[in-house]
Amino acid sequence: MADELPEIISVECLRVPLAKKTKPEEIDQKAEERALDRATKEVLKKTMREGTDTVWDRYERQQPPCKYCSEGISCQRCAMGPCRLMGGDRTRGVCGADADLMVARNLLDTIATGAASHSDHGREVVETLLKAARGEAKGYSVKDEEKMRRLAKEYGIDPGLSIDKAAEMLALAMLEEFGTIKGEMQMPKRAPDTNIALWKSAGILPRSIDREVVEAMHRVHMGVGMDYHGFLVHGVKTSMADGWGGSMMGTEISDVMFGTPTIQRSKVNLGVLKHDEVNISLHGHNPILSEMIVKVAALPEMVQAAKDVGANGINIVGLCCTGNELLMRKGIPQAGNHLDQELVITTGALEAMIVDYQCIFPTLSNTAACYHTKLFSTSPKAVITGGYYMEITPENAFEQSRRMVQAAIDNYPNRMKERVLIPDRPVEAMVGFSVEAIKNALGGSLKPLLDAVLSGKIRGCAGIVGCNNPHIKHDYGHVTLAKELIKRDVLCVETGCSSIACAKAGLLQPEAIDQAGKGLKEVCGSLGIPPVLHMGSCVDNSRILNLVAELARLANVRIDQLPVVGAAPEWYSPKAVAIGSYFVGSGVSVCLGPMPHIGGSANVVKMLTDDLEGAINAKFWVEANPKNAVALMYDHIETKRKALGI
Ligand code: MSK
Repeated sequence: MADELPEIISVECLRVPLAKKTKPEEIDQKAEERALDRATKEVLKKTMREGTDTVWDRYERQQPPCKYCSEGISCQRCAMGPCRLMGGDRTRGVCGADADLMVARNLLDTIATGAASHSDHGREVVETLLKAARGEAKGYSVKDEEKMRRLAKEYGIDPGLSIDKAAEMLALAMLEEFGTIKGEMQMPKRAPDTNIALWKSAGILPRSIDREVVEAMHRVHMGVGMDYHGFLVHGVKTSMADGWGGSMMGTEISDVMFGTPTIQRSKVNLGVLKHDEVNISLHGHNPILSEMIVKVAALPEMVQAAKDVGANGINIVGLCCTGNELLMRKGIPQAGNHLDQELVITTGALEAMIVDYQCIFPTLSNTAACYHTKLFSTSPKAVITGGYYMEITPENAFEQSRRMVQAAIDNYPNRMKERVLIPDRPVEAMVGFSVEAIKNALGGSLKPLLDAVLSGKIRGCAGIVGCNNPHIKHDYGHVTLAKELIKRDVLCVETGCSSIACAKAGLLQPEAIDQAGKGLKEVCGSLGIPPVLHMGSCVDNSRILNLVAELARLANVRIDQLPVVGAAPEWYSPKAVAIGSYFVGSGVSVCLGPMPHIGGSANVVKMLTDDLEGAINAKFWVEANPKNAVALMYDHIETKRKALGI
C-alpha cells in the first residue's frame, strides 16, 4: 500500500457552462474543426459529450481577443498605466512610450521568458550531474561516458581524470557559464569561425546565459532606452544564449546521464493507453523526473503490486517534451502533444499524471477532478493547486517516484470501466535521431547527407518545431507543412509537439517515403529511415543547431549559406519565440504560423521580416496558411542553392 499522500486542496471539476455546451448534433463537426488526428477526435467527442471543459472551449469563450494586446500595443509594466495605444490622441503611454518601443519591449520580455525557461531546465540537469558525480543523487549516473569525455575535452578538462571527477569538473564548468565573467561561452564555438565573426559584428554573440536574460529584464523596465532596434538585437542575443547555451547543456547532459538517443521504434497517439494496466502519463519537460519514474515502474515489486490490484502491469506514456525525451531514448510510447494533455485524462483510463514544468495547463487538476486521475506536481516552481505536491530533488527522486507510482497502482481499482474510452490503433513511429544516430545511420559522418544535398537529391532541410495552439486546427499546420515539403524533396527534422503531430500522421514511419519526392525517397529508402526525422524535445532544438553547424563546417560555408529553413506553424510558447529567434540568429530563416503580438509596430515588423536579413542573413516570415508557407520556405531553399552554385 502507498505511504500516506500529502493533503490536497480539493478543486472542482470544470464543466463547460451549460449555455455554451456543444449540442449533440454539433459534436462531430466541432471535432473535425478542432483536430486532425483520428484518436484525438474520438476522445474529444467523448469529452464534449461529457461536457468537460477543454482548452478549445476556453479559447472560444475568449473571443474576440483584445485588439491592443494582439498587436502588442498594451502595457502594464509600470503603475503609471496600464496603457493602450488607441490612435488619435492616444499614441503614447503615460511614460511616453510609442508603439515601436511598446512592441519591442513586450517581445524582448517574451524571448527572455522562453530563454530563461529552457536554461533553468538545462541548469537543473547539469546540477543533477554534479550531484550524481559526487555520489549525492541515488539512481543517477553517467550513462554515456564517451559523450561525457568528448564534452569534457571541449571544456579543456584533463582526460586522465576518473569518470566521476571528469563529470564533476564538466558540470562545474557548465554551471560557471550561466554567469561567467569571461564574456564568452564555449558551445557557440561549435559554429564555423565565420559565423562567430558575423555574430560578433552583429552584436548577438552571447556573453553568458544569466547575463543576457538579466539584461533583457533590465531593458524592459520603463525608461531604459527608446531605440526599438536595440531591444530586438538584444532579444536575438538572449535567445542565442539559450540555443547555444542553456538548451544545449540540457540536451548534452541529458544524453550523458540517460544515454544518447539511438534509432528505435515506438507507438504514438491516445491509443497507447491500456485497458488492463495501470496507466501513468508523464508530462512536462525535464527527464530528471521522468527517467526515474520509468526506472521505478519497472521494479519487479512495483509490477507485482500492480498485479495485486488486478492489473497486468504498469504502462508509462509520455506527453509533450518529457515524453519526447523518453521516446527518443527508451522508445516509451507517447500519448500525444500539447493539446492532447486534457484528453489523456478524459479517456477515463489514467490513474496518475505526474508533471514537472512548462506547457502544463493550470486547470489539469480540475480536469482530473472530473475523473479518477490523481495529479502530482513535483517542482517547487510549478505547484498545482488541487494536485498532490511531491517535490522531487536529485537526492529524493527515487523514493518520491516510488510513492507516486504506488499511489497510481492503488488508484487502479477506482477506474470506472463504463467511462473509459481508449481509441484503437496507435501509430508506429521510428524515433531517436540524435546527430550521433544520424551519423551512425550514414556510416559515421554527415558527408553522405551533404552529398545528397549537393547532388540535389535532397533540395535542403527544414526544421519544423514548436507547439500546438488552438488558433489553428490541432496538428494541421505541422502535418500539412511536412507533407508538402517532403513531396518537394526537403528532408524534415522535427522536435517537440511538431514531431508528435507528424508521428500521429504516420510520417515518422519509413513507409512514409512513398509520400516523398523521388530524390528524398531514394536517399531515405536506401537507409530505411523516414523522410521526417524525430530529433527530440524543445531543448533538443540545440541538436538541430549542432546538425547545421556540422554541415556548414563540412561544406566549408557559414550556417546562413546552407539551404536550410525553420518553421513553427502552430507555436504558442515564449520558448518557441526564443527558439525561432536563435534559429534566425544562427542564420536559419523561420516561418511562423500564428502572428506574434507585434502588429502594432510597422517598424518592428519590418526589422524582423526584412532588415534583419541585412545584418545576419536570416529573417522571419509569418504565414498562417501552411500551403503558402511551403512556397516561401521552398523558394528560400532554392535561393540558397543558387547562391552556392548547386
Ligand atoms: S512541449 S513548448 S507545447 S513544443 Fe515542449 Fe510542445 Fe511547445 Fe510545449
